[in-house]
Amino acid sequence: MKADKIVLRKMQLTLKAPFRTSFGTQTVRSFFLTEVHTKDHVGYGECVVSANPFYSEETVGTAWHIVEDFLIPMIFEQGEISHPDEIGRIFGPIRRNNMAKAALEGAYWDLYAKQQGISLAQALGGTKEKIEVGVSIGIQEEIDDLYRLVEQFLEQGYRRMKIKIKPGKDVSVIRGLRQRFGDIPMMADANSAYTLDDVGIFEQLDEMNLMMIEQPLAHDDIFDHAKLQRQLKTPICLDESIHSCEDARKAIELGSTRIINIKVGRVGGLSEAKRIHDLCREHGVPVWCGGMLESGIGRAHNIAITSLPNFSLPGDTAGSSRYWQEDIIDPEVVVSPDGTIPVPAGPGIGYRPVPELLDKYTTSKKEYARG
Ligand code: OSB
Ligand code: MG
Repeated sequence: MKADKIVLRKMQLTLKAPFRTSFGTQTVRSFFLTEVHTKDHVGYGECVVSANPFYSEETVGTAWHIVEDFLIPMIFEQGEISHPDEIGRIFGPIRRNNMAKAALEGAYWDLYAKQQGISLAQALGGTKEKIEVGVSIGIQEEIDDLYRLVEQFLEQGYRRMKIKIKPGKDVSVIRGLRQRFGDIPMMADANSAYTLDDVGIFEQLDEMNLMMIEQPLAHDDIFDHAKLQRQLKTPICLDESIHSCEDARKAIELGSTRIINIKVGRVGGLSEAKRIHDLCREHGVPVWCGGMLESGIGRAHNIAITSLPNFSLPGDTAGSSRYWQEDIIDPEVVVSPDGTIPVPAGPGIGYRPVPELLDKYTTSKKEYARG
């Protein structure tokens, strides 16, 4: 693969409803897309950053800077790339900035699969024909709004409900849901809103038969999570704390996590996501694919990686209509009534980015030609 041209597009899509977590509220998704052009094909990627450095330290501005000023020059200098697994090594000298790296690497994976005439899922070694999906539900001001959402998503077939929690909106919220909906598959995501001083809260949640509690403690911690896990029967699932396969190895060895949420952007790309998947499989640790409120392009990458066998729990890769009035791909991602999404068999990501819709939601665009 030798790119003639790389295009970056800053995008803005408005969510159907604001999404609230313990660290903030998103109403508009600002992110950027990557396109890697050769004579015959275009590979697409999505940089899943947010506008603010609240989930991770990266933002649209920092990721764009890293891609534009460092990663694209490195790629052009490299010349021929025969497999996307090589990209991790090319970007090796750059520390972290994983969402920036993943944005370009993802486009190369799509391009690679298209050149081979196979689906991205197949290129990654996926084995499933359909994937199970859950849905992540933001913090609601009114408990009745939460009840209405859960009811609606259950009707749509989603296989598990992930409820965002924060101090003051935790035990009572989960208890209320249990009373109303019984023993539905449910988990909680704290986005690092607690410390070990809150162990009493987790002891109460521990009696509510949650599938897991996601990232209860600090975003950069694996030590206290191990202490907390020893006091709970409910599995802890790390999200924010895991940036690489090495992080995963240490967290598993320490006993900080029994399940891992793999987000492709957070770990620096599909190759690293696959390595974490393989490591977890060897250790009997189930994984699932997390989301960053992606557009259809990032979503398509998530569906492809979820087709690997140890993605054995429903992910956050919900259908397009859960987020957007109008997605930018054709067809849109649709969840079947049984709570699954078919893994597309067409070449690459298997969904067509629609040029008119890309342009409609592009706020700025820049092209880089091989010098
Ligand atoms: O913690 O998983 C998270 C969205 C933005 C940032 C962090 C998280 C999330 C979600 C939404 O939970 C997942 C999705 O539906 O894409
Ligand atoms: Mg999370």
